[in-house]
Amino acid sequence: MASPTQITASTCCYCGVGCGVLIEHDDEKILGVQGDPAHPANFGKLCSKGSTLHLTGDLDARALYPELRLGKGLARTRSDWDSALDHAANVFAETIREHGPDSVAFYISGQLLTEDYYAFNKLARALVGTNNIDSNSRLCMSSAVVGYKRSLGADAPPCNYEDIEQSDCLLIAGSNMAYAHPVLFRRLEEAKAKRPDMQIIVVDPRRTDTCELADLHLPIIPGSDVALFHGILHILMWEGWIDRAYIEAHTEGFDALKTLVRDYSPQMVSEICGISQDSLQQCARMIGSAPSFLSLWCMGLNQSSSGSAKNSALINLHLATGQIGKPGAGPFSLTGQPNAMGGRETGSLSNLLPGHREAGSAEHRAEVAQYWGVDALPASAGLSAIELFEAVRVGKVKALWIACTNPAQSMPDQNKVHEALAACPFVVVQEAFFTTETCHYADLLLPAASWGEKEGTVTNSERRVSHVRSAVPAPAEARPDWAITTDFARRLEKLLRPGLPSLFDFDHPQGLFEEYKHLTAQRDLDLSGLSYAILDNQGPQQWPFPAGATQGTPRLYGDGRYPTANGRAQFHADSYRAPKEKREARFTLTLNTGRLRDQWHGMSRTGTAARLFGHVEEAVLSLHPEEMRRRRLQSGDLIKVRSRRGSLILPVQADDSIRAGQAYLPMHWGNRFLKGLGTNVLTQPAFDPLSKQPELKHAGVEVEKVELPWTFFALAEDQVQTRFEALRPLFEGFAYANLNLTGRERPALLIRAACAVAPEPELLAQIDRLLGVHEGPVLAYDDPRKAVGKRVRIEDGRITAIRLAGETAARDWLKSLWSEGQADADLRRWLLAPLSTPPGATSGRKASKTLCNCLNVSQDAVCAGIASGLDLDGLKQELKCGTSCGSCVPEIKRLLATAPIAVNA
Ligand SMILES: Nc1nc2c(c(=O)[nH]1)N[C@H]1C(S)=C(S)[C@@H](COP(=O)(O)OP(=O)(O)OC[C@H]3O[C@@H](n4cnc5c(=O)[nH]c(N)nc54)[C@H](O)[C@@H]3O)O[C@H]1N2
Ligand SMILES: Nc1nc2c(c(=O)[nH]1)N[C@H]1C(S)=C(S)[C@@H](COP(=O)(O)OP(=O)(O)OC[C@H]3O[C@@H](n4cnc5c(=O)[nH]c(N)nc54)[C@H](O)[C@@H]3O)O[C@H]1N2
Ligand code: SF4
Ligand SMILES: [Mo]
Repeated sequence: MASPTQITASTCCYCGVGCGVLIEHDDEKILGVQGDPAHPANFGKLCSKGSTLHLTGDLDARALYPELRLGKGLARTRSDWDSALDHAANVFAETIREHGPDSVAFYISGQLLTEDYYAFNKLARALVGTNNIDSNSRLCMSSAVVGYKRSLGADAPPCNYEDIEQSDCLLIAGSNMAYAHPVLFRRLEEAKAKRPDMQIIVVDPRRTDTCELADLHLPIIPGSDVALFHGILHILMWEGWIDRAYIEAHTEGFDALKTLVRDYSPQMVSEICGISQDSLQQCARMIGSAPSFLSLWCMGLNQSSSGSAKNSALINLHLATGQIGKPGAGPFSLTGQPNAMGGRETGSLSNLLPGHREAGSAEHRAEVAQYWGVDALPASAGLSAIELFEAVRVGKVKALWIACTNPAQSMPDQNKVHEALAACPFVVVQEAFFTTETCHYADLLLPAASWGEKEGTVTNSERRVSHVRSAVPAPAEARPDWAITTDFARRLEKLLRPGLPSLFDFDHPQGLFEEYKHLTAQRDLDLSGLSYAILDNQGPQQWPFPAGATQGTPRLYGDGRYPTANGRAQFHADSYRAPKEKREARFTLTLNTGRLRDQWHGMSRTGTAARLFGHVEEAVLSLHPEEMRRRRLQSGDLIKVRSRRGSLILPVQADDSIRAGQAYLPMHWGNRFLKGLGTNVLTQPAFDPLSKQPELKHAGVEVEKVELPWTFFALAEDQVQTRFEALRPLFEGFAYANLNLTGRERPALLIRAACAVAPEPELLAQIDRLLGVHEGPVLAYDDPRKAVGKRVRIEDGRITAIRLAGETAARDWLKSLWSEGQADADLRRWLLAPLSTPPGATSGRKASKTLCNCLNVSQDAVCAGIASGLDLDGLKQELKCGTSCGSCVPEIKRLLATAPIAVNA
């Protein structure tokens, strides 16, 4: 029998803030989650994603058993761990024997734990003998890695979270912290409320929620950051706001940079960046006159064909002003994934080795080979993510192991990625959810334990290592990643190095951590003094934490000495280069992509919690109102957006938070939720020459209206995951189809679709059966001549399913009746009449989005409150919105800042 509620302290599995969570469970099931008051990243706070973790992970979506496909074209069938891993070991060994070690590859993830990472690295480099091991961090942090290494000598963010709170001037560039690092943003909000003098500058082409805290927002032309940073330095030099003594004592290369930035006059920079000279001057003055200056950045800088140059140009500003190594100062790259840092530490990019070493260095290879007790590590360069999938596509890589990432959704140029996965002779996918786009291509699917079910360590953005603890056992036959990897490795080594002692003799993640940590000794990240016991007794710790240390290191470079050959930091003088895809007649818009507040990447986990769709319900492309007018588009119209690589059909909306010439699409919708391979069918694989990070934020696109007169709408409660899986393939023939979840207490599947002509009646009948509107308590009106039909299932006086075909004018009205639990006489009258337009004055009015997900407060309710004269505190008191996680507060502030909105407009 399950025991009463237990509490296990662990961490949130989403972003790089690395919040501590207290998991409530009964040893079998996770029942709830709270912020851990003792964790130094969040002190008890959680955001809208962290606080709903217990509502995610529907077992109907989890991978539960190993599944094997015995031949291309066949379906996968259930297997067992022994047969599955033996089979994988045989295929890998044969491929390596026949085609060499570089014919296999591993593609892993910043969401793995440090121990998982370490196991994979040892497997690839020591046992297989290939450097073909790369991770999704290539799409995420690799430009920051290059920036830190070449400017400061080591891949180490020098600051900590308290520095953010203490700083006098913050530059937030290409980071939408309000959505992507919410708890850190809460800490910043509180700090600014206490010290309103603190100056905040946001550099982002869009006016994001993060801008709610900004004293100055610079909506630069996408990709122009290098010019901006050089322009700021130009003014700092001109005004004498640089620290010559610091430059003299601790840096190198300033003269070349000085020569370069002389050309970046305020006039030229204001033209390149599309901002006024005044705001540029103001920005430089804020930085130059601040007692302490700190910068935060994320994907707006990294995901760029000049990502390394952007990183170094920003670090230049800190070196030139001596704003590093002291409280409230320094260049602070925010990491995206919970353990992106751990990946960098353990060497999980093809060009790295464990302990911040280089795969290209013979000396580093020899050190690691000796520690592992193997003759040598491979010298040939490994493939980075984009190169790797291209090598798969052209048949050079013949066996691919993918763990904890969903490249068939998240990589750019999806047509090529899907081609590669379809062509690859053997694809292994180690996944927690079987529903992902990549699982579709798995010849072997290995079910992985996930959040709350596995143990190990992670490092957050401020170099802080936390002990991740498991609360409950993994469901069915799912196993922790380290265990899957080492079990496979032991089988493979029997084939590749028979008779030799095992390199993978681990029966607990702690053994992996203990072995790994010594590889960091005497290196910049030295964490050889850490252990699970220290983390348990003293709490999470920041590296370096060398042997014998009693506490971690909150800040680096206080003495001005850098881990470079001569101890000096290095200025870099890279010229500004425009993004790869220039605007031209066929593609007049630049497509920007990024995150939503309540969704996580490909939505395998967040997409199982219906309420997380309350804030944004469907995939929509945003365009500036002027671009809408130019194309005669109305919000809600279906459009085709196309780039040089592919196209997508979805609705459009007017959005004045972006500028004319730009378009914005969230990154989250892939082929599972949205027909047509998702957002990344449009994005480009062009990458930065040093970091090889692709330019995911600036694709040239064009938009045109499409006429798809036959529309479809459906909503169905119960068994949403099972219905989703069964229904999704039936929409392949539709030009547009978007499947999402909706609701709160009663989650439902929500489908919108459209095509040029009505589909075959048999297809519609099949869809009806899966929606449960084919029989039973269903009211139906069909007009076969017009191919129009409406069906509503009513149980216990409540709507439980809706299906409109051919024409969907009543969809918003019906959906609101459903959500209010009504099925009144109006509904019955409407159902039995040929008319499709809904009755009543409120007809067709779309329910407004849920602003506050914790307390379920809609935007309409907030607007009504504002119209009745409430301010932020009043709204919090009356409606309770923004009083729990606080993620909605920036948006409420924005509504308050605009003129009162009439509620029943
Ligand atoms: N809710 C949520 N949070 C997350 C994640 C998630 O999926 N959902 N993912 C996590 C991960 S892995 C990551 S990497 C982080 C990402 O965190 P962020 O980087 O903060 O998020 P993005 O929305 O990808 O992009 C940030 C901003 O860059 C801007 N931008 C685009 N082009 C440019 C440019 O040329 N210059 C400048 N200065 N800005 C530009 C975009 O308009 C966008 O607002 O979020 C983490 N946190
Ligand atoms: N257009 C566009 N594309 C982007 C970006 C963008 O801004 N714009 N951002 C890029 C960035 S920064 C990133 S980080 C990537 C993220 O891209 P992905 O790595 O593809 O994102 P996720 O959907 O988080 O994939 C993680 C997978 O691991 C699975 N999983 C969860 N827990 C576990 C576990 O414990 N073990 C195992 N084995 N599996 C588990 C999840 O179900 C999920 O499918 O996307 C990139 N792609
Ligand atoms: S800020 Fe939110 S998503 Fe990030 S770690 Fe904390 S609770 Fe998780
Ligand atoms: Mo990321």
